[in-house]
Amino acid sequence: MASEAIKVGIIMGSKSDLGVMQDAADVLKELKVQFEITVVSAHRTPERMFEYARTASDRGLKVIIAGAGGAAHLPGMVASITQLPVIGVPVKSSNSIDGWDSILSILQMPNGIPVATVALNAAKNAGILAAQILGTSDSALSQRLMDYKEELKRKVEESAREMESN
Ligand code: RP5
Repeated sequence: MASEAIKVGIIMGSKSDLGVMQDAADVLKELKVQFEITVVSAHRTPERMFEYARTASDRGLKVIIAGAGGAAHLPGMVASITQLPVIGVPVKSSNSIDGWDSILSILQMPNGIPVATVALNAAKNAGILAAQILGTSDSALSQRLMDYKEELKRKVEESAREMESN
């Protein structure tokens, strides 16, 4: 059986972001969404960033998840080069003062070049959002997402019952 095409690209500004960004990879694996994952630095490898973003759509990617910390220009710059939706993950990195620098660098994009920014270190939500975008044209994936959320609901109800019975 031919393996399914890779639809999500996960990129991060540094290997040091992997501790956070792995959560996106893990949830995509759980939802059976094919992805690629690599390091692309806006500041240290600008040509690589440009090439990655320029070729992403032709390579079959449908969504890009980009994580960076501090002066976090990667998600916004990638969004300026590709028409694919870009989900930005602000990372609280070693060069981040308190996380706000990463958040605001990714969030405050000018009109016309949006980046869908998730919460600080929230790579898991970035993975889920990427799957939801793909799920709009993939009914099997959409069903897996509904099952995933049903399980979240079940766990909350279970903890409520446990707490109430003590
Ligand atoms: C950012 O600088 C990276 O995305 C990372 O969050 C941060 C620190 O990078 P390293 O100095 O650990 O490589 O560009």
